Amino acid sequence: MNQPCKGCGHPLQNSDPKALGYSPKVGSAYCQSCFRYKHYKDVSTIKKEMPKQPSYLTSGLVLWCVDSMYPEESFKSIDKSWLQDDFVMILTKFDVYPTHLWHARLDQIKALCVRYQLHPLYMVPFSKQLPWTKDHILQAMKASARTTFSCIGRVNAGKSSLINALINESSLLTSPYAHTTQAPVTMPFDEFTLIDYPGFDDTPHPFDTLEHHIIESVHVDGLIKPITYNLKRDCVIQIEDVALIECHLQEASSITLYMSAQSKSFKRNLSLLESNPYEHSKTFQGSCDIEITHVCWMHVVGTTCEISVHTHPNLTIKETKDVLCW
Ligand SMILES: Nc1nc2c(ncn2[C@@H]2O[C@H](COP(=O)(O)OP(=O)(O)O)[C@@H](O)[C@H]2O)c(=O)[nH]1
Ligand SMILES: [Mg+2]
Repeated sequence: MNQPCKGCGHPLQNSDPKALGYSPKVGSAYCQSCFRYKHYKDVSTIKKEMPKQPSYLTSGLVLWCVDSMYPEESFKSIDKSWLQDDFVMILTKFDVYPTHLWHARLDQIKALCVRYQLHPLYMVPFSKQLPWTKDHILQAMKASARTTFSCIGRVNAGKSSLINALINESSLLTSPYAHTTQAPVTMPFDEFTLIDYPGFDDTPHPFDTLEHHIIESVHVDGLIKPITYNLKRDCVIQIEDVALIECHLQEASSITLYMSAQSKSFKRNLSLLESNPYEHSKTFQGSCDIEITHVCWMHVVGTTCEISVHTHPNLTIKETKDVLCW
């Protein structure tokens, strides 16, 4: 059988340039499209199709990757039969929270375990940015006395990044684009075998439909940076090409945005706003915490204000109580 591409998992072949897994070079580790993304960040070659038959016939112990930024999405979409009897829950991307919030976030995720009646053998926070967190995963793997580990979770949860961190190489392709890993890829690692699976989803990931430049600007790849705007008169705050936050006030208020450090935002005079390209909007009154899922969280302070959030139709806007408990 042909070796799978280390990027997407499709069997490598050098006969049909139009078919998946094509590489002009015999013995290459990556297919042409994964190679182009890995070395030149050529996003046009990254596959965005959902794999036709994602296989979840997992072997060994399951490492279920739960994106700690949006854990409920993972709990809602997991099929309990994939978790087998025992599983380890890896809470990925923990670096996005300041350390003083780690306990609160862990408690929220423990509460989700109780609500969804899921009982992991171990629950381990992990971040590819904090190398010591992988030691805790290695300890859990050793303590489980298994040798094969299947890494599953929603698309973009950070499964391939986790395996790269464990093996200390950037072999597997990772990206902010959904469905980068299309078929299972097996990675030997010391006495262990790690298997990276394509992400499962029962709802489309918003990054399936957003344009590349928006994904590049809003995806979170490191610590989240808060930015506070003091609001003295009606104004609008623009976040990249992805959202407008229209603020109407009767008294001075403030809004703090928590978003990816590379995302840019700026305040504009409301009267200068010529057009609003976003049909999807929601209005909130007074102090509240709001989330544009996968883009940012906002903390609004001020009782006599009205905030209308306008964004892309595929992004969810909702009031949130449990993230911004800082
Ligand atoms: N901040 C942060 N971002 C991460 C972490 N792990 C993965 N990511 C980002 O999340 C996105 C998806 O990662 P990937 O490993 O491809 O996810 P997969 O689809 O589950 O395999 C990429 O943009 C990664 O850089 C992490 O520990 N911290
Ligand atoms: Mg992957």
